[in-house]
Amino acid sequence: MSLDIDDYIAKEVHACEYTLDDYTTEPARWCKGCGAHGALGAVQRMLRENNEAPENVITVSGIGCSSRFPHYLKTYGFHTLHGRALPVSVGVSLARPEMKLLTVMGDGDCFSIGGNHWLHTLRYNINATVIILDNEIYALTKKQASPTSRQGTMSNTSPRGSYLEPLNPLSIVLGVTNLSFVAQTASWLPGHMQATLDRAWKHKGLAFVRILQRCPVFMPDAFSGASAEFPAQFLEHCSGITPDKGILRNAPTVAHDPSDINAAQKIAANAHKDLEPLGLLYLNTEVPTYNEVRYSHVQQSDKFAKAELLNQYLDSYAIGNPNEEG
Ligand SMILES: Cc1ncc(C[n+]2csc(CCOP(=O)(O)OP(=O)(O)O)c2C)c(N)n1
Ligand code: SF4
Repeated sequence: MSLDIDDYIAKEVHACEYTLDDYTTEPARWCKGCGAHGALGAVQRMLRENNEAPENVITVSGIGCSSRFPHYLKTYGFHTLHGRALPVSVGVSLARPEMKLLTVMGDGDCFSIGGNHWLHTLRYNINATVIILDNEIYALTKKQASPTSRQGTMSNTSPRGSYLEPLNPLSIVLGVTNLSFVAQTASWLPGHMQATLDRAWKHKGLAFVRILQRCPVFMPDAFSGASAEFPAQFLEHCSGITPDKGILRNAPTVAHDPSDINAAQKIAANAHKDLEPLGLLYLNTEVPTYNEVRYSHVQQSDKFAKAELLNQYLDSYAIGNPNEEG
C-alpha cells in the first residue's frame, strides 16, 4: 500500500507523543513562589495531555510579569503592548483560524488599560482561551493598586490604602452579550487549574478563565497566603469541571448548572463578600464564533487564488506592467 505525502505527514504528526520539554524554552525568570510558575506548568501539562503540536499554537500576551508567558512556553508567541493582547488576538484569530490561540494577561493589563478591549473581545467570541493571572496588583512596575486590589491595599499609588471596593471581573463578564465560557481557578491548585484549562481549551469560542494568582513579593497576604483557610467553594455539575480540591480539601462543594446565567450572576456577585467560586460558572455552546458570523455568507477563496489576485494587483503598479498593452 502506498501513502501519499499528506497521509504520511498526518500519520507521523498523530503518532507523535509530546513531552513537557517540547513546550519549554528557557527557565522562567519569575520570582520564587510566584503563581505564574504554576499556571505555566498547568498549561504545559494540558497541552501535552491534548498532544497539541507546539507549532499549531500561538500565545499572545500584553505587558506585565504575567505577560512574559510566551517567552517560556514553546509555541509561537506575541508579547504585545500593555492592555493590547486582546485586539491582537482578534487579528490572529481572523488571519489564522487554523491556529490554536492562547491569550495571557494580568489584572492591570486586562481590566484597567485593556478594559475596553476586554469587553468587546468577549462579545466577539473569538476562538481563544483567555487566561487572566489576577494577583490583585501591578507587579512588574513594583506595586501599584490595580482594579482588583482590595479596599485598603497599601501601594505606591495608594499610600494611605486604596479607597474603593475592588472591581468584580466575574460579574462584569457575565453581563456581556455573546458570552460563551467563564471559569475561575487558583494558581495554588495544580489539578483544578489543569482541569479548568483543559475544559477551556476544548471549548469552541472564547473561554475566559480567571486564575487567582499568588504574588509573594508584592501581595504576600492576598488570598489568605494561599493557605488551606482560603474562603472558596467548588462548583460542581456533570457538564462542569471536576472539583480537584488540592490544599482546599475542606472547602464546600455546591451544585451549579453552568447553563443558568442568573445563578452564575448571583454566585459571581457574592464572590468577594462570601466564598470565591472555583469551577465553571457559565457555559453556552450555542454562541457562534466571530469567524463563523463574519464569514458565514462569504465564499472562502483558497489562499493560492488570493495570492494570485494580490500579485496581479501589485503588478498593476509595476513599471512595464504586464497587464497593460503597448
Ligand atoms: C501604555 C503603557 N502604560 C503603562 C505601562 C507600564 N506598565 C507595565 S506593566 C504594568 C502593570 C502590570 O500589572 P498587571 O497587568 O496586573 O501584570 P502583573 O505584572 O501583575 O503580572 C504597567 C502599568 C506600559 N508598559 N505601557
Ligand atoms: S513580582 Fe510578583 S507577579 Fe512578578 S514575578 Fe515576582 S512574584 Fe510573580
